[in-house]
Amino acid sequence: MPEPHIVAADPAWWRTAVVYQVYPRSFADSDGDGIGDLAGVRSRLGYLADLGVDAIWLSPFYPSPLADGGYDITDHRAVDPRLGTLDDFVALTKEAHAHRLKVIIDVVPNHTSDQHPWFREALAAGPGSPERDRYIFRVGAGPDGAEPPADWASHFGGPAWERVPDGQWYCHLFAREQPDLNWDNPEIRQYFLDTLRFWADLDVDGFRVDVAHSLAKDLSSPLRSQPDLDRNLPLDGSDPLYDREEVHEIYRSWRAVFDSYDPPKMAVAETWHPTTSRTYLYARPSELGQVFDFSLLKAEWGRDAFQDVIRRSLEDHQGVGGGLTWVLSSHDVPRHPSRYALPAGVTPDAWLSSHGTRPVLDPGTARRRGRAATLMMLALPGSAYLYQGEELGLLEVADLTEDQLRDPVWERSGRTLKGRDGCRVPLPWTRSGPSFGFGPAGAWLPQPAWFADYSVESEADDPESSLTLYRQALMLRRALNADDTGVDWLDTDDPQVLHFGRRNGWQVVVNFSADPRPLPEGRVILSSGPLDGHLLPGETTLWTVRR
Ligand code: TEU
Repeated sequence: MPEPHIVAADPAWWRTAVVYQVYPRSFADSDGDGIGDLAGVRSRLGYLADLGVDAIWLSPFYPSPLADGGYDITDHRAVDPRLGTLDDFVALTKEAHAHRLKVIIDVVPNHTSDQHPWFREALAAGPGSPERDRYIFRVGAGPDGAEPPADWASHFGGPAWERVPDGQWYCHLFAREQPDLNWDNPEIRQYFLDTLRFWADLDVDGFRVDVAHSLAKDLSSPLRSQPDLDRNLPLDGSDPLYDREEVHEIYRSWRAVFDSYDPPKMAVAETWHPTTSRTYLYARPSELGQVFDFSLLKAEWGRDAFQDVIRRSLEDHQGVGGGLTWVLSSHDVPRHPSRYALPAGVTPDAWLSSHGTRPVLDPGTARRRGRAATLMMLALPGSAYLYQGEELGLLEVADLTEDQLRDPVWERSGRTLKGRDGCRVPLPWTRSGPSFGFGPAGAWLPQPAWFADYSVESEADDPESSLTLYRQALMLRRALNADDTGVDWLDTDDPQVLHFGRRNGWQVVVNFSADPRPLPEGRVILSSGPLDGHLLPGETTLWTVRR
Protein backbone atom coordinates (compact mmCIF):
# COMPACT_ATOMS: atom_id res chain seq x y z
CA MET A 1 0.00 0.00 0.00
CA PRO A 2 1.57 3.35 -0.99
CA GLU A 3 2.41 5.75 1.78
CA PRO A 4 0.32 8.93 1.72
CA HIS A 5 3.37 11.08 1.06
CA ILE A 6 4.18 9.11 -2.07
CA VAL A 7 0.69 9.85 -3.36
CA ALA A 8 1.09 13.50 -2.44
CA ALA A 9 4.43 13.82 -4.21
CA ASP A 10 2.98 12.57 -7.48
CA PRO A 11 2.24 15.55 -9.78
CA ALA A 12 -0.75 13.60 -11.15
CA TRP A 13 -2.15 13.07 -7.63
CA TRP A 14 -5.49 14.51 -8.69
CA ARG A 15 -6.20 11.71 -11.15
CA THR A 16 -7.05 9.28 -8.37
CA ALA A 17 -7.64 11.69 -5.49
CA VAL A 18 -10.58 11.71 -3.15
CA VAL A 19 -11.49 15.36 -2.79
CA TYR A 20 -13.62 16.57 0.11
CA GLN A 21 -15.78 19.60 -0.63
CA VAL A 22 -15.93 22.09 2.22
CA TYR A 23 -18.79 24.58 2.12
CA PRO A 24 -16.98 26.97 4.46
CA ARG A 25 -19.97 28.80 5.93
CA SER A 26 -21.45 25.47 7.07
CA PHE A 27 -18.40 23.49 8.12
CA ALA A 28 -17.11 24.81 11.47
CA ASP A 29 -17.49 28.18 13.19
CA SER A 30 -14.56 29.28 15.36
CA ASP A 31 -15.86 32.62 16.63
CA GLY A 32 -19.54 32.10 17.43
CA ASP A 33 -21.09 34.35 14.78
CA GLY A 34 -23.06 31.38 13.44
CA ILE A 35 -21.10 31.35 10.17
CA GLY A 36 -18.38 28.81 9.51
CA ASP A 37 -14.93 30.27 8.89
CA LEU A 38 -11.39 29.46 7.80
CA ALA A 39 -10.13 29.04 11.37
CA GLY A 40 -12.94 26.52 11.82
CA VAL A 41 -11.77 24.56 8.78
CA ARG A 42 -8.21 24.72 10.08
CA SER A 43 -9.26 23.32 13.45
CA ARG A 44 -10.74 20.27 11.74
CA LEU A 45 -7.89 19.38 9.39
CA GLY A 46 -6.90 16.50 11.66
CA TYR A 47 -10.39 15.07 11.24
CA LEU A 48 -10.12 15.30 7.45
CA ALA A 49 -6.67 13.74 7.39
CA ASP A 50 -7.94 10.86 9.57
CA LEU A 51 -10.91 10.44 7.27
CA GLY A 52 -8.38 9.66 4.56
CA VAL A 53 -9.15 12.20 1.84
CA ASP A 54 -6.35 13.57 -0.34
CA ALA A 55 -7.56 17.12 -0.83
CA ILE A 56 -10.09 19.67 0.26
CA TRP A 57 -11.96 21.91 -2.13
CA LEU A 58 -13.16 25.11 -0.52
CA SER A 59 -16.34 26.59 -1.97
CA PRO A 60 -16.11 30.41 -2.15
CA PHE A 61 -14.83 32.16 0.98
CA TYR A 62 -14.47 35.53 -0.75
CA PRO A 63 -16.22 38.74 0.30
CA SER A 64 -19.85 38.41 -0.73
CA PRO A 65 -23.25 39.87 0.08
CA LEU A 66 -24.45 36.22 -0.01
CA ALA A 67 -27.17 36.61 -2.61
CA ASP A 68 -26.06 33.14 -3.80
CA GLY A 69 -24.24 31.54 -0.90
CA GLY A 70 -20.90 33.18 -1.75
CA TYR A 71 -21.00 32.58 -5.52
CA ASP A 72 -21.65 36.32 -5.78
CA ILE A 73 -18.22 37.82 -5.19
CA THR A 74 -17.16 41.41 -4.58
CA ASP A 75 -13.41 40.74 -4.48
CA HIS A 76 -11.85 37.65 -6.04
CA ARG A 77 -8.55 38.13 -4.23
CA ALA A 78 -9.65 38.51 -0.60
CA VAL A 79 -11.33 36.63 2.23
CA ASP A 80 -14.78 37.57 3.53
CA PRO A 81 -14.03 39.26 6.89
CA ARG A 82 -16.71 37.06 8.48
CA LEU A 83 -14.63 34.04 7.45
CA GLY A 84 -11.20 35.41 8.32
CA THR A 85 -8.27 37.08 6.64
CA LEU A 86 -5.79 36.29 3.91
CA ASP A 87 -3.34 35.36 6.68
CA ASP A 88 -5.88 32.81 7.91
CA PHE A 89 -6.04 31.40 4.40
CA VAL A 90 -2.26 31.13 4.20
CA ALA A 91 -2.14 29.44 7.62
CA LEU A 92 -4.91 27.04 6.62
CA THR A 93 -3.13 26.04 3.41
CA LYS A 94 0.17 25.57 5.19
CA GLU A 95 -1.37 23.41 7.87
CA ALA A 96 -3.36 21.41 5.31
CA HIS A 97 -0.11 20.66 3.52
CA ALA A 98 1.45 19.57 6.81
CA HIS A 99 -1.46 17.11 7.05
CA ARG A 100 -0.71 15.99 3.46
CA LEU A 101 -3.94 17.50 2.24
CA LYS A 102 -4.03 19.43 -1.01
CA VAL A 103 -6.08 22.63 -1.25
CA ILE A 104 -8.39 23.40 -4.17
CA ILE A 105 -10.29 26.68 -4.34
CA ASP A 106 -13.31 27.80 -6.30
CA VAL A 107 -12.90 30.32 -9.10
CA VAL A 108 -16.10 32.00 -10.25
CA PRO A 109 -15.35 33.65 -13.60
CA ASN A 110 -18.80 33.89 -15.19
CA HIS A 111 -20.17 36.65 -12.99
CA THR A 112 -19.49 38.93 -10.06
CA SER A 113 -21.72 40.29 -7.34
CA ASP A 114 -23.78 43.34 -8.26
CA GLN A 115 -21.97 44.96 -5.32
CA HIS A 116 -18.57 44.42 -6.99
CA PRO A 117 -16.85 47.82 -7.54
CA TRP A 118 -16.81 47.10 -11.29
CA PHE A 119 -20.57 46.77 -11.44
CA ARG A 120 -21.13 49.93 -9.41
CA GLU A 121 -18.77 51.74 -11.79
CA ALA A 122 -20.62 50.30 -14.76
CA LEU A 123 -23.95 51.62 -13.48
CA ALA A 124 -22.46 55.03 -12.71
CA ALA A 125 -20.60 55.39 -16.01
CA GLY A 126 -23.60 54.83 -18.25
CA PRO A 127 -24.23 53.28 -21.68
CA GLY A 128 -21.33 52.88 -24.08
CA SER A 129 -18.66 53.34 -21.39
CA PRO A 130 -15.61 51.07 -20.95
CA GLU A 131 -16.93 50.37 -17.45
CA ARG A 132 -20.11 48.89 -18.91
CA ASP A 133 -18.10 46.83 -21.33
CA ARG A 134 -16.86 44.64 -18.47
CA TYR A 135 -20.41 43.26 -18.32
CA ILE A 136 -23.07 42.46 -20.90
CA PHE A 137 -25.32 45.50 -21.26
CA ARG A 138 -27.77 45.84 -24.15
CA VAL A 139 -30.78 47.91 -25.13
CA GLY A 140 -34.07 46.10 -24.78
CA ALA A 141 -36.38 44.79 -27.46
CA GLY A 142 -39.91 45.92 -28.23
CA PRO A 143 -41.42 49.41 -28.01
CA ASP A 144 -39.26 51.63 -25.73
CA GLY A 145 -36.85 48.72 -25.22
CA ALA A 146 -39.11 47.45 -22.48
CA GLU A 147 -38.59 43.79 -23.33
CA PRO A 148 -35.45 41.79 -22.49
CA PRO A 149 -32.88 41.90 -25.32
CA ALA A 150 -33.05 38.11 -25.85
CA ASP A 151 -34.96 35.10 -24.55
CA TRP A 152 -32.08 33.88 -22.37
CA ALA A 153 -33.25 32.25 -19.15
CA SER A 154 -31.71 32.41 -15.68
CA HIS A 155 -30.74 29.11 -14.08
CA PHE A 156 -32.65 30.16 -11.01
CA GLY A 157 -35.87 30.95 -12.88
CA GLY A 158 -37.17 33.92 -14.87
CA PRO A 159 -35.38 35.87 -17.59
CA ALA A 160 -31.59 36.29 -17.56
CA TRP A 161 -31.95 40.06 -17.97
CA GLU A 162 -32.52 42.92 -15.57
CA ARG A 163 -33.28 46.51 -16.53
CA VAL A 164 -31.36 49.41 -14.99
CA PRO A 165 -32.75 52.93 -14.47
CA ASP A 166 -31.28 54.38 -17.69
CA GLY A 167 -33.20 51.76 -19.68
CA GLN A 168 -30.40 49.33 -20.59
CA TRP A 169 -30.53 45.70 -19.56
CA TYR A 170 -27.73 43.51 -18.21
CA CYS A 171 -27.36 39.77 -18.55
CA HIS A 172 -27.30 37.48 -15.50
CA LEU A 173 -27.43 33.73 -16.08
CA PHE A 174 -27.97 33.25 -12.33
CA ALA A 175 -29.51 35.65 -9.77
CA ARG A 176 -30.02 39.29 -10.70
CA GLU A 177 -27.35 40.05 -8.09
CA GLN A 178 -24.86 38.12 -10.28
CA PRO A 179 -24.20 40.13 -13.47
CA ASP A 180 -22.32 38.15 -16.14
CA LEU A 181 -18.86 39.33 -17.11
CA ASN A 182 -18.01 40.07 -20.73
CA TRP A 183 -15.29 37.60 -21.68
CA ASP A 184 -14.83 39.30 -25.06
CA ASN A 185 -13.14 42.07 -23.06
CA PRO A 186 -9.36 41.44 -22.79
CA GLU A 187 -9.26 43.17 -19.41
CA ILE A 188 -11.47 40.43 -17.92
CA ARG A 189 -9.31 37.70 -19.40
CA GLN A 190 -6.16 39.25 -18.00
CA TYR A 191 -7.77 39.86 -14.62
CA PHE A 192 -8.57 36.18 -14.16
CA LEU A 193 -5.12 35.05 -15.34
CA ASP A 194 -3.67 37.32 -12.68
CA THR A 195 -6.18 36.05 -10.10
CA LEU A 196 -5.13 32.46 -10.76
CA ARG A 197 -1.51 33.50 -10.25
CA PHE A 198 -2.43 35.36 -7.08
CA TRP A 199 -3.78 32.19 -5.44
CA ALA A 200 -1.24 29.86 -7.03
CA ASP A 201 1.48 32.02 -5.49
CA LEU A 202 -0.21 31.47 -2.12
CA ASP A 203 0.38 27.76 -2.68
CA VAL A 204 -3.07 26.46 -3.57
CA ASP A 205 -2.88 23.19 -5.46
CA GLY A 206 -5.82 23.57 -7.78
CA PHE A 207 -8.98 25.31 -8.92
CA ARG A 208 -12.60 24.31 -9.38
CA VAL A 209 -14.01 26.39 -12.20
CA ASP A 210 -17.62 27.46 -11.71
CA VAL A 211 -19.94 27.25 -14.75
CA ALA A 212 -16.86 26.63 -16.87
CA HIS A 213 -18.76 26.21 -20.13
CA SER A 214 -20.46 29.61 -20.15
CA LEU A 215 -17.65 32.15 -20.45
CA ALA A 216 -17.48 32.47 -24.22
CA LYS A 217 -20.88 33.69 -25.38
CA ASP A 218 -21.99 34.58 -28.86
CA LEU A 219 -22.66 38.28 -28.30
CA SER A 220 -22.96 39.18 -31.98
CA SER A 221 -25.85 41.37 -32.97
CA PRO A 222 -28.74 40.61 -33.04
CA LEU A 223 -28.44 38.36 -30.00
CA ARG A 224 -29.41 34.80 -30.81
CA SER A 225 -32.22 32.87 -29.27
CA GLN A 226 -31.33 30.20 -26.72
CA PRO A 227 -32.56 26.88 -28.11
CA ASP A 228 -32.78 24.96 -24.85
CA LEU A 229 -34.25 27.14 -22.16
CA ASP A 230 -34.43 24.25 -19.71
CA ARG A 231 -30.78 23.37 -20.27
CA ASN A 232 -31.56 19.69 -20.37
CA LEU A 233 -30.25 18.95 -23.84
CA PRO A 234 -26.73 17.75 -24.51
CA LEU A 235 -24.71 20.56 -26.05
CA ASP A 236 -23.25 20.44 -29.55
CA GLY A 237 -21.31 23.68 -29.76
CA SER A 238 -24.13 25.61 -31.41
CA ASP A 239 -25.68 27.17 -28.31
CA PRO A 240 -25.12 30.94 -28.02
CA LEU A 241 -24.30 30.72 -24.32
CA TYR A 242 -22.85 27.35 -23.43
CA ASP A 243 -19.99 25.15 -24.53
CA ARG A 244 -18.84 27.21 -27.46
CA GLU A 245 -15.60 26.24 -29.15
CA GLU A 246 -14.01 29.57 -28.18
CA VAL A 247 -14.28 28.79 -24.48
CA HIS A 248 -11.48 26.28 -24.87
CA GLU A 249 -9.02 29.01 -25.87
CA ILE A 250 -9.57 30.52 -22.45
CA TYR A 251 -8.62 27.30 -20.69
CA ARG A 252 -5.56 26.81 -22.86
CA SER A 253 -4.38 30.19 -21.60
CA TRP A 254 -5.14 29.11 -18.03
CA ARG A 255 -3.16 25.90 -18.53
CA ALA A 256 -0.11 27.99 -19.39
CA VAL A 257 -0.42 29.59 -15.96
CA PHE A 258 -0.97 26.25 -14.21
CA ASP A 259 2.02 24.68 -15.94
CA SER A 260 4.30 27.54 -14.96
CA TYR A 261 4.28 26.06 -11.44
CA ASP A 262 6.08 22.97 -10.26
CA PRO A 263 4.18 20.78 -9.75
CA PRO A 264 1.58 22.15 -12.15
CA LYS A 265 -1.71 23.26 -10.63
CA MET A 266 -4.73 21.04 -11.24
CA ALA A 267 -8.18 22.24 -12.25
CA VAL A 268 -11.67 20.80 -12.57
CA ALA A 269 -14.41 22.26 -14.73
CA GLU A 270 -18.01 22.45 -13.58
CA THR A 271 -20.67 22.18 -16.27
CA TRP A 272 -24.18 21.18 -15.41
CA HIS A 273 -25.51 20.21 -18.85
CA PRO A 274 -25.84 16.49 -19.60
CA THR A 275 -22.42 14.85 -19.83
CA THR A 276 -21.30 13.78 -23.31
CA SER A 277 -17.94 13.17 -24.94
CA ARG A 278 -17.84 16.95 -25.58
CA THR A 279 -17.92 17.54 -21.83
CA TYR A 280 -14.63 15.71 -21.52
CA LEU A 281 -12.93 18.22 -23.85
CA TYR A 282 -12.55 20.47 -20.80
CA ALA A 283 -10.43 17.73 -19.25
CA ARG A 284 -7.84 17.75 -22.04
CA PRO A 285 -4.33 17.96 -20.59
CA SER A 286 -3.90 21.17 -22.59
CA GLU A 287 -6.87 22.64 -20.67
CA LEU A 288 -8.22 21.91 -17.19
CA GLY A 289 -7.33 18.21 -16.82
CA GLN A 290 -10.59 17.29 -15.12
CA VAL A 291 -14.29 17.99 -15.52
CA PHE A 292 -17.08 17.04 -13.16
CA ASP A 293 -19.07 14.15 -14.51
CA PHE A 294 -22.48 14.65 -12.91
CA SER A 295 -24.15 11.79 -14.74
CA LEU A 296 -23.91 9.42 -11.77
CA LEU A 297 -25.24 12.14 -9.46
CA LYS A 298 -28.20 12.66 -11.79
CA ALA A 299 -28.99 8.95 -12.16
CA GLU A 300 -31.80 7.36 -10.22
CA TRP A 301 -31.05 4.40 -7.97
CA GLY A 302 -31.09 1.24 -10.08
CA ARG A 303 -28.77 -1.25 -11.74
CA ASP A 304 -29.37 -0.24 -15.34
CA ALA A 305 -29.24 3.48 -14.66
CA PHE A 306 -25.96 3.25 -12.78
CA GLN A 307 -24.36 0.84 -15.20
CA ASP A 308 -25.34 2.97 -18.19
CA VAL A 309 -23.78 6.14 -16.83
CA ILE A 310 -20.60 4.39 -15.73
CA ARG A 311 -20.23 2.74 -19.12
CA ARG A 312 -20.85 6.01 -20.91
CA SER A 313 -18.46 8.01 -18.76
CA LEU A 314 -15.71 5.46 -19.24
CA GLU A 315 -16.27 5.70 -22.98
CA ASP A 316 -16.73 9.45 -23.18
CA HIS A 317 -13.49 10.14 -21.44
CA GLN A 318 -11.50 7.75 -23.65
CA GLY A 319 -8.86 9.31 -25.81
CA VAL A 320 -9.01 12.72 -24.15
CA GLY A 321 -6.14 12.03 -21.78
CA GLY A 322 -7.88 13.86 -18.97
CA GLY A 323 -9.04 12.55 -15.63
CA LEU A 324 -12.24 10.77 -14.73
CA THR A 325 -14.40 12.08 -11.86
CA TRP A 326 -17.31 10.73 -9.85
CA VAL A 327 -19.63 12.58 -7.55
CA LEU A 328 -22.86 11.76 -5.71
CA SER A 329 -23.49 14.83 -3.58
CA SER A 330 -22.64 18.54 -3.60
CA HIS A 331 -23.86 21.85 -2.24
CA ASP A 332 -26.22 22.07 -5.24
CA VAL A 333 -28.34 18.92 -4.88
CA PRO A 334 -30.30 17.07 -2.18
CA ARG A 335 -28.07 14.64 -0.30
CA HIS A 336 -27.82 11.29 -2.08
CA PRO A 337 -29.23 8.96 0.63
CA SER A 338 -32.40 11.10 0.65
CA ARG A 339 -32.62 11.18 -3.13
CA TYR A 340 -32.50 7.40 -3.28
CA ALA A 341 -35.32 7.12 -0.74
CA LEU A 342 -37.90 8.98 -2.84
CA PRO A 343 -40.75 6.82 -4.09
CA ALA A 344 -40.78 6.22 -7.85
CA GLY A 345 -42.06 9.22 -9.74
CA VAL A 346 -41.38 11.77 -6.97
CA THR A 347 -38.62 14.15 -7.99
CA PRO A 348 -36.36 15.74 -5.39
CA ASP A 349 -37.84 19.15 -6.30
CA ALA A 350 -41.41 17.94 -5.75
CA TRP A 351 -40.45 16.38 -2.45
CA LEU A 352 -38.68 19.50 -1.19
CA SER A 353 -41.52 21.73 -2.33
CA SER A 354 -43.81 19.77 -0.07
CA HIS A 355 -41.42 20.82 2.73
CA GLY A 356 -40.58 17.20 3.28
CA THR A 357 -44.14 16.25 4.12
CA ARG A 358 -44.54 13.91 1.16
CA PRO A 359 -43.75 10.41 2.33
CA VAL A 360 -40.29 9.12 1.66
CA LEU A 361 -39.15 5.55 1.92
CA ASP A 362 -37.86 4.73 5.38
CA PRO A 363 -34.53 6.08 6.67
CA GLY A 364 -33.18 2.52 6.57
CA THR A 365 -33.61 2.50 2.79
CA ALA A 366 -31.89 5.86 2.51
CA ARG A 367 -29.01 4.60 4.63
CA ARG A 368 -28.59 1.29 2.80
CA ARG A 369 -28.79 2.76 -0.68
CA GLY A 370 -26.64 5.76 0.18
CA ARG A 371 -23.89 3.56 1.59
CA ALA A 372 -24.11 1.08 -1.29
CA ALA A 373 -23.82 3.86 -3.88
CA THR A 374 -20.85 5.40 -2.09
CA LEU A 375 -18.98 2.14 -1.89
CA MET A 376 -19.63 1.53 -5.56
CA MET A 377 -18.37 5.00 -6.49
CA LEU A 378 -15.22 4.69 -4.41
CA ALA A 379 -14.25 1.52 -6.26
CA LEU A 380 -14.42 3.15 -9.69
CA PRO A 381 -11.27 4.26 -11.46
CA GLY A 382 -10.39 7.95 -11.35
CA SER A 383 -11.08 10.59 -8.76
CA ALA A 384 -14.06 10.96 -6.42
CA TYR A 385 -15.51 14.13 -4.93
CA LEU A 386 -17.24 13.94 -1.55
CA TYR A 387 -19.43 16.65 -0.09
CA GLN A 388 -19.05 17.58 3.57
CA GLY A 389 -21.36 15.60 5.84
CA GLU A 390 -21.91 12.73 3.44
CA GLU A 391 -19.33 10.78 5.46
CA LEU A 392 -21.78 11.09 8.35
CA GLY A 393 -24.61 9.71 6.23
CA LEU A 394 -26.48 12.99 6.66
CA LEU A 395 -29.90 13.19 5.11
CA GLU A 396 -31.36 16.24 3.41
CA VAL A 397 -32.94 18.69 5.85
CA ALA A 398 -36.29 18.84 4.11
CA ASP A 399 -38.40 20.75 6.61
CA LEU A 400 -36.82 24.20 6.52
CA THR A 401 -39.62 26.72 6.68
CA GLU A 402 -40.09 29.38 4.03
CA ASP A 403 -38.72 32.16 6.22
CA GLN A 404 -35.56 30.13 6.83
CA LEU A 405 -34.69 29.67 3.16
CA ARG A 406 -31.68 31.61 1.83
CA ASP A 407 -31.21 30.13 -1.63
CA PRO A 408 -32.15 32.64 -4.39
CA VAL A 409 -33.81 29.75 -6.22
CA TRP A 410 -36.78 30.10 -3.85
CA GLU A 411 -37.68 33.68 -4.81
CA ARG A 412 -36.64 33.46 -8.47
CA SER A 413 -38.75 30.37 -9.04
CA GLY A 414 -41.77 32.33 -7.81
CA ARG A 415 -41.58 30.36 -4.56
CA THR A 416 -42.14 27.04 -6.28
CA LEU A 417 -38.69 25.49 -5.79
CA LYS A 418 -37.24 25.36 -2.31
CA GLY A 419 -33.68 25.30 -3.53
CA ARG A 420 -30.48 24.01 -2.06
CA ASP A 421 -30.43 25.03 1.61
CA GLY A 422 -31.31 21.55 2.87
CA CYS A 423 -27.85 20.21 2.09
CA ARG A 424 -26.12 23.33 3.42
CA VAL A 425 -27.19 23.08 7.05
CA PRO A 426 -24.11 23.44 9.31
CA LEU A 427 -22.44 20.17 10.27
CA PRO A 428 -23.00 18.42 13.62
CA TRP A 429 -19.72 17.67 15.37
CA THR A 430 -21.01 16.79 18.85
CA ARG A 431 -24.17 15.20 20.26
CA SER A 432 -25.20 18.34 22.10
CA GLY A 433 -24.28 21.99 22.49
CA PRO A 434 -25.84 25.11 20.97
CA SER A 435 -25.10 24.07 17.39
CA PHE A 436 -24.01 20.45 17.83
CA GLY A 437 -20.40 21.59 18.06
CA PHE A 438 -20.53 23.57 14.80
CA GLY A 439 -19.47 26.56 16.87
CA PRO A 440 -19.75 28.12 20.30
CA ALA A 441 -23.16 29.66 19.49
CA GLY A 442 -25.98 29.07 17.00
CA ALA A 443 -25.86 28.20 13.32
CA TRP A 444 -26.94 30.34 10.35
CA LEU A 445 -29.41 27.66 9.23
CA PRO A 446 -31.30 25.72 11.92
CA GLN A 447 -30.18 22.15 12.56
CA PRO A 448 -32.80 19.49 13.27
CA ALA A 449 -32.74 17.49 16.54
CA TRP A 450 -31.85 14.28 14.67
CA PHE A 451 -28.46 15.77 13.80
CA ALA A 452 -27.29 14.56 17.27
CA ASP A 453 -27.25 10.96 16.07
CA TYR A 454 -25.34 11.89 12.93
CA SER A 455 -22.68 13.91 14.72
CA VAL A 456 -19.00 13.08 14.46
CA GLU A 457 -19.03 12.39 18.19
CA SER A 458 -21.84 9.85 17.84
CA GLU A 459 -20.25 8.10 14.91
CA ALA A 460 -16.52 8.24 15.55
CA ASP A 461 -16.26 5.02 17.57
CA ASP A 462 -19.29 3.20 16.22
CA PRO A 463 -18.18 0.31 13.98
CA GLU A 464 -21.51 0.42 12.14
CA SER A 465 -21.51 4.15 11.47
CA SER A 466 -21.25 5.84 8.15
CA LEU A 467 -18.10 7.62 9.27
CA THR A 468 -16.44 4.29 10.01
CA LEU A 469 -17.45 2.97 6.59
CA TYR A 470 -16.00 6.02 4.81
CA ARG A 471 -12.75 5.79 6.79
CA GLN A 472 -12.34 2.11 6.00
CA ALA A 473 -13.20 2.57 2.35
CA LEU A 474 -10.81 5.48 1.89
CA MET A 475 -7.98 3.62 3.56
CA LEU A 476 -8.53 0.51 1.46
CA ARG A 477 -8.95 2.55 -1.70
CA ARG A 478 -5.34 3.65 -1.48
CA ALA A 479 -4.43 0.11 -2.41
CA LEU A 480 -6.30 0.29 -5.71
CA ASN A 481 -4.08 0.56 -8.78
CA ALA A 482 -3.23 4.20 -9.00
CA ASP A 483 -3.87 4.98 -12.64
CA ASP A 484 -5.69 1.96 -13.94
CA THR A 485 -8.70 3.33 -15.76
CA GLY A 486 -10.28 0.02 -16.58
CA VAL A 487 -13.43 -1.65 -15.39
CA ASP A 488 -14.21 -5.22 -16.46
CA TRP A 489 -17.91 -5.86 -16.48
CA LEU A 490 -18.65 -9.30 -15.17
CA ASP A 491 -21.71 -11.09 -16.42
CA THR A 492 -24.59 -11.52 -14.10
CA ASP A 493 -27.92 -13.10 -14.97
CA ASP A 494 -29.54 -11.04 -12.31
CA PRO A 495 -30.98 -7.72 -13.59
CA GLN A 496 -30.67 -6.25 -10.11
CA VAL A 497 -27.00 -7.00 -9.59
CA LEU A 498 -24.01 -5.05 -10.89
CA HIS A 499 -20.68 -6.79 -10.92
CA PHE A 500 -17.35 -5.43 -12.08
CA GLY A 501 -13.70 -6.15 -11.61
CA ARG A 502 -10.69 -3.89 -11.32
CA ARG A 503 -7.37 -4.89 -12.78
CA ASN A 504 -5.76 -5.21 -9.36
CA GLY A 505 -7.99 -8.20 -8.73
CA TRP A 506 -10.75 -6.45 -6.83
CA GLN A 507 -14.35 -7.22 -7.55
CA VAL A 508 -17.31 -5.06 -6.75
CA VAL A 509 -20.85 -6.38 -6.45
CA VAL A 510 -23.83 -4.13 -5.94
CA ASN A 511 -27.16 -5.70 -5.06
CA PHE A 512 -29.81 -3.16 -6.06
CA SER A 513 -32.67 -5.44 -5.08
CA ALA A 514 -34.26 -5.18 -1.63
CA ASP A 515 -33.78 -8.93 -1.24
CA PRO A 516 -30.63 -10.89 -0.43
CA ARG A 517 -28.52 -12.57 -3.10
CA PRO A 518 -25.93 -15.32 -2.83
CA LEU A 519 -22.58 -14.07 -1.64
CA PRO A 520 -20.12 -13.96 -4.56
CA GLU A 521 -16.80 -15.79 -4.60
CA GLY A 522 -13.74 -14.20 -3.09
CA ARG A 523 -12.46 -12.83 0.18
CA VAL A 524 -14.57 -9.97 1.49
CA ILE A 525 -12.64 -6.72 1.90
CA LEU A 526 -15.47 -4.40 2.81
CA SER A 527 -19.25 -4.36 2.75
CA SER A 528 -21.63 -1.39 2.91
CA GLY A 529 -23.89 -3.31 5.33
CA PRO A 530 -23.71 -6.28 7.66
CA LEU A 531 -23.46 -9.62 5.86
CA ASP A 532 -25.93 -12.32 6.63
CA GLY A 533 -24.13 -15.66 6.59
CA HIS A 534 -23.72 -16.68 2.95
CA LEU A 535 -26.00 -13.97 1.69
CA LEU A 536 -25.39 -10.52 0.31
CA PRO A 537 -28.21 -8.45 1.84
CA GLY A 538 -30.46 -6.21 -0.22
CA GLU A 539 -29.19 -2.77 -1.27
CA THR A 540 -25.63 -3.56 -0.34
CA THR A 541 -22.26 -3.21 -2.06
CA LEU A 542 -19.44 -5.62 -1.47
CA TRP A 543 -15.73 -5.33 -2.25
CA THR A 544 -14.01 -8.68 -2.62
CA VAL A 545 -10.66 -9.87 -3.84
CA ARG A 546 -9.91 -13.12 -5.65
CA ARG A 547 -8.55 -15.72 -3.29
O1 TEU B 1 -23.61 25.98 -10.25
C1 TEU B 1 -23.87 26.00 -11.62
C2 TEU B 1 -25.19 25.50 -11.99
O2 TEU B 1 -25.42 25.31 -13.15
C3 TEU B 1 -26.19 25.30 -10.89
O3 TEU B 1 -27.00 26.41 -10.84
C4 TEU B 1 -27.03 24.12 -11.10
O4 TEU B 1 -27.80 24.26 -12.26
C5 TEU B 1 -27.98 23.96 -9.94
O5 TEU B 1 -27.35 24.35 -8.75
C6 TEU B 1 -28.41 22.52 -9.81
O6 TEU B 1 -29.19 22.39 -8.67
C7 TEU B 1 -22.57 26.75 -9.75
C8 TEU B 1 -22.48 26.59 -8.26
O7 TEU B 1 -22.16 25.26 -7.95
C9 TEU B 1 -23.75 27.05 -7.64
O8 TEU B 1 -23.76 26.87 -6.25
C10 TEU B 1 -23.93 28.51 -7.97
O9 TEU B 1 -25.18 28.93 -7.52
C11 TEU B 1 -23.83 28.76 -9.46
O10 TEU B 1 -22.73 28.11 -10.06
C12 TEU B 1 -23.65 30.23 -9.74
O11 TEU B 1 -22.36 30.64 -9.39
